[in-house]
Amino acid sequence: MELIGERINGMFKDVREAILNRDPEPIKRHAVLQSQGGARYIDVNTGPTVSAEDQPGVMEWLVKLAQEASPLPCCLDSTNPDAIEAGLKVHRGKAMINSTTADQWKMDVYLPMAAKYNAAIIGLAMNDKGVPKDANDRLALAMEIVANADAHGIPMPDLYIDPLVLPVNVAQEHVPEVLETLRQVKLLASPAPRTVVGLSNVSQRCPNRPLLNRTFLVMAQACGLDAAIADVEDGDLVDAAATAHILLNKEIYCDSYLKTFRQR
Ligand code: THG
Repeated sequence: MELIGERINGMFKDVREAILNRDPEPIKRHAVLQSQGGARYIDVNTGPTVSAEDQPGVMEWLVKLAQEASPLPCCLDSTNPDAIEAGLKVHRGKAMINSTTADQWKMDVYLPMAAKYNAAIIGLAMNDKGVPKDANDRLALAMEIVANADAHGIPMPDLYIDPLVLPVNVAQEHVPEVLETLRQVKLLASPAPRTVVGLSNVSQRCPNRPLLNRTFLVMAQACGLDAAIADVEDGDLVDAAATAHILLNKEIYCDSYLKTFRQR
């Protein structure tokens, strides 16, 4: 189970203010906390308030800060290809691109970028028509991404299919469809692509957010989930992820498995 720390995102007020004031300290603090908390990647997103022309510069600044403060690679999260490439140019180690959709023009931009920089890439099971209702339609879009990634020479373990999690309070019927998609994505290719979700989406604008997040996480792990963009600063969430990882026999048991999970 690979956790991707969600916290360096301009969606959060403290990070938004740090970006506006070019204050490095909150960014570095979240990189350190997430690294110590058990993250394998640091998700980096400029957020909705940065103008399109400023996004590449802000992305570059965030990636440099995150990598000064922690040894982890980044998951470059933006809908702006120039911002993604600006981040890739200054990134050290193997980055992850977040993300392409199944739209042909986006795959034609992002898949060659992943190949050029030897980056992993997330493929969202959606297109310009939106997020499909059921698992079969999500899988059809995932298959488009698998075929295009393969044509660009991207190894399947570098492709992370994201079935797209929606908030349970407005899209409850999607939750089992996401779980079914996770199970069946593994049948699309051999070796199989990996899977990822944006975990906190499931609980947006709901009470009991941490409980919803960690319950859904272990359910998704049981369906074969490989990675999650999540609140790695929530120790109970990371404990649940580590425990499910052990119960699914993904790693050999030891009494100190909670500590071991964070130190991998
Ligand atoms: N898939 C992929 N990438 C993603 C997502 C996804 N990136 C962004 C997002 N979804 C995952 N990251 C977050 C980060 C924050 C929140 C949810 C998902 C969140 N934020 C608070 C809110 O909206 O209530 C922000 C407010 C605050 O607390 O300050 O919930 O699905 N590939």
